[in-house]
Amino acid sequence: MSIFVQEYISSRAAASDVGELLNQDGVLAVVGYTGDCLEPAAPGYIPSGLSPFGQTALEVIRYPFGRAERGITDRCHWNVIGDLICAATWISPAECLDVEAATEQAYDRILGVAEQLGFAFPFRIWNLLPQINQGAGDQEIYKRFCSGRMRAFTRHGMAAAEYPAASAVGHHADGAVIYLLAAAKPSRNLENPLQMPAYTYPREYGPCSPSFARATRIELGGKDFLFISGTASILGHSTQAPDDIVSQLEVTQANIAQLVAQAGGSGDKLSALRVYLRHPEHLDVARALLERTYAAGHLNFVHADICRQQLLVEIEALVEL
Ligand code: 3EB
Repeated sequence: MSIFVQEYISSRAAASDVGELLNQDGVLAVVGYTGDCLEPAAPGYIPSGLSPFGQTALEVIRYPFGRAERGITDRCHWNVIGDLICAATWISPAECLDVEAATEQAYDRILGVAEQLGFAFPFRIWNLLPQINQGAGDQEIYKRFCSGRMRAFTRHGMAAAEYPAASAVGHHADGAVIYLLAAAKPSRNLENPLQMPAYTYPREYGPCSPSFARATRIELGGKDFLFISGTASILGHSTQAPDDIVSQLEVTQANIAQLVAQAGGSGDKLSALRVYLRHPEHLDVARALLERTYAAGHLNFVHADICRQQLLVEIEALVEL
């Protein structure tokens, strides 16, 4: 049995299912794909703002080492099982009007709370933002988000070599959520030789480079895992094949394969493949192409904007090594 699992669940009666899941041993948190991104009253459930193309309504993060302890501290919802925390904090629609300051404050909260609880080392972060491509030039939401994130990381003493794996995409809901997995000990970072490290991207991509690693490697429950960041059709720092979904999927898959190979992993151990597609009309071609390589049951297609306007797809994954 796998130790760490991100499992997709199809469901229409999401609300009662969530309560039942959160009462089970080994359920760390449940991520919702219901198109809303509002802070719930109780910890454990993380509505992401994302909406799926298929039947997936929930993603269960399982870590089978007992019952989760949960709480809310400084607007951060936290869930702990043993040596692993999953924490989430929401940014309200009103706060999103100043996304740079709101991101910095949200990161301050979530890094602070994780650290207070004994989990000073985030190794995987998801950033789900509204209207990610809105705003011209340096005013674009994504670029302002990057500035706020970097300021918080710097204040928390995080060096570039310690950045977590991440995804940063745009959903179509109001409000934002940042959620993370963190450990009590450092993970190991991987960069992809086919891609420039994102934290060294040149100035044309914004005043502050994106602060994330291409992948992080960490031991959980006695096994090694590789958490692969949202990966796109970028070589060096340049977007490849701006208008061509098939080429973008191929470049993205090659980037993922490179990371898996570097970690000594095997392609058939890939799971939790979340595929962010900008355009619904690309779903059929993306599914057909990706199912040639990846197991259909591990693929979850969601509708989202990617952080560069010319990117049509971004894919993240988990590998048990
Ligand atoms: C890229 O490779 C594509 O800002 O956290 C992918 C994953 C991307 C994470 C982030 C951005 C982020 O630059 C975009």
